[in-house]
Amino acid sequence: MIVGRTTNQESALSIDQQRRLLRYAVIGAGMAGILAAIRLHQKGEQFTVYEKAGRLGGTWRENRYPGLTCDVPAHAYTYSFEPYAEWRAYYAEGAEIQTYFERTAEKYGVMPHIRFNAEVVSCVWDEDEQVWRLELSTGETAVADAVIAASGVLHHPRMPDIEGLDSFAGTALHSARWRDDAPVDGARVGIIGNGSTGVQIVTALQPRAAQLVHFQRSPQWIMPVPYFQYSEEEREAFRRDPALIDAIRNDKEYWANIYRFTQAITDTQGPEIAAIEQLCLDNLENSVRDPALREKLRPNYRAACKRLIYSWSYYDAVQQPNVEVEREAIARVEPEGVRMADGRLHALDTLVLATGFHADRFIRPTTVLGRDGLSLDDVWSVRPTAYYAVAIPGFPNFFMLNGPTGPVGNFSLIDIAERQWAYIDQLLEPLRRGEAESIEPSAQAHAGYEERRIAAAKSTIFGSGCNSWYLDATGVPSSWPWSYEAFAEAMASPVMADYVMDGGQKTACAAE
Ligand code: NA7
Repeated sequence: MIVGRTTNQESALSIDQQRRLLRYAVIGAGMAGILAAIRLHQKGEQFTVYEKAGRLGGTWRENRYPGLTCDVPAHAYTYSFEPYAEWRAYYAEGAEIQTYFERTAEKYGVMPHIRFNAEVVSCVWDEDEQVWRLELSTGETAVADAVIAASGVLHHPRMPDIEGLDSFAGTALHSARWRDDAPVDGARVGIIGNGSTGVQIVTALQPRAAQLVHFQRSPQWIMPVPYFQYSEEEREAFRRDPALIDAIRNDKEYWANIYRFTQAITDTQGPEIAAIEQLCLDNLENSVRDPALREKLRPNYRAACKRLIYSWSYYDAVQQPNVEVEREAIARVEPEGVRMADGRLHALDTLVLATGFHADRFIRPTTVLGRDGLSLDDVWSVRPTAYYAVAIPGFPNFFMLNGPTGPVGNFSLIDIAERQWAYIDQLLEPLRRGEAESIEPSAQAHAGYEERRIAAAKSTIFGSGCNSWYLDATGVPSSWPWSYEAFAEAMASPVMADYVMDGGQKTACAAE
């Protein structure tokens, strides 16, 4: 659909009227999908957000476990254009983040554009019409010139492969499928998993449970971080003068923990990783009194292999008399509880599986078929990948927010998504100008990116022999291996020469 094409006689028409109005399908109404919706709405574009659930919020809607907290400081985990005076503490809780996204979506007028309870089952590129054809779980179909896949990363719960799990007579549940009827108060609770989630749940449930066992396959690096509540007076001051929030957000110190973790990942010989390890070890020494417990909690691999745990209260929690840290291997789950390899049984009422997510799924299980029926599942059979984490050869006008190979570490994914949107927005310009109907990265450019990325990853911390969800089944990190600054620079202006338009009939650089 081309609208407002001008002739010489029509030269008085405004530039806007000469532009081609694209139709966009945004998949997912989480943080990134709402961002895309706001940006498209501000530009007056035609778009629909398809959301499989009945409510927006993505990970913050799905996760409701006790203690749910974002490990990025609250004022850094906000859209750059929408500072928020209401954060109650240095780190925000899940429920208030959910409220933030709901308020923001309302405020920016994107709610009417969201189709709830409409899962996108398939996206198929129609070469004749140069459009994406979508099938929805409702049985309806839709057409879009461009697809923005903002379907999230950590949303397919990983159930542990532990014998007898189904035989448990009590309540067993994954952390991302929390149920309020799970016995907790005065109950015997076991938590398997020692990532950010497990640590947060242990800390929150310790005062409530009669007994609590934390099953740790691997000990964690626990970073002591500041934590305080914002008073009502402070929040009132933020409401009256948003410049006070900007001052926090622009404060280098505020971002320091985020940056230093990235440096630790990418510069394994540098001072940051050594400083982080020392800080965490000092924290362990100074916080945990019992030497036997201290040894149980001591990590035996380099910091930054796994996402660093930011906690101000975990070590206090595990030293309470009702808590036991269990490092023995789990033999199996039995009806009464968890049987260890050495024969001991932990009798439990509730077993929480904080065992993480299948981090390699992205938009799947949605079927995505690009040019000539090219299947995304096939293209990703070894590992999910995207050119600069955003676009894929053979999948024209298909863009991802927080897609594979993007930065991980303890970044604010909001900041990452905003930068990715700025990049995608520039890629769309030749289409809006009517210079082409499709754009995608060239296979050659993408192959070069993957080669450089994988080579660079070998000299990051992940090359030191790590085990975490940042690595795929073949041991290749799925993340951005360069600095944050390099990412920001890459996103600021796409190298258009690496893109082809209309299936290679035009080079994108010719359209600049
Ligand atoms: P993570 O960080 O993937 O942590 C999962 C944890 O579960 C981790 O400690 C695993 O141990 C443990 N795990 C997984 N399977 C098992 C089995 N079979 N037995 C024992 N222990 C197991 O998930 P989270 O939900 O905590 O955090 C995900 C991200 O969400 C986090 O990085 C933040 O970005 C927010 P392992 O270390 O593999 O030995």
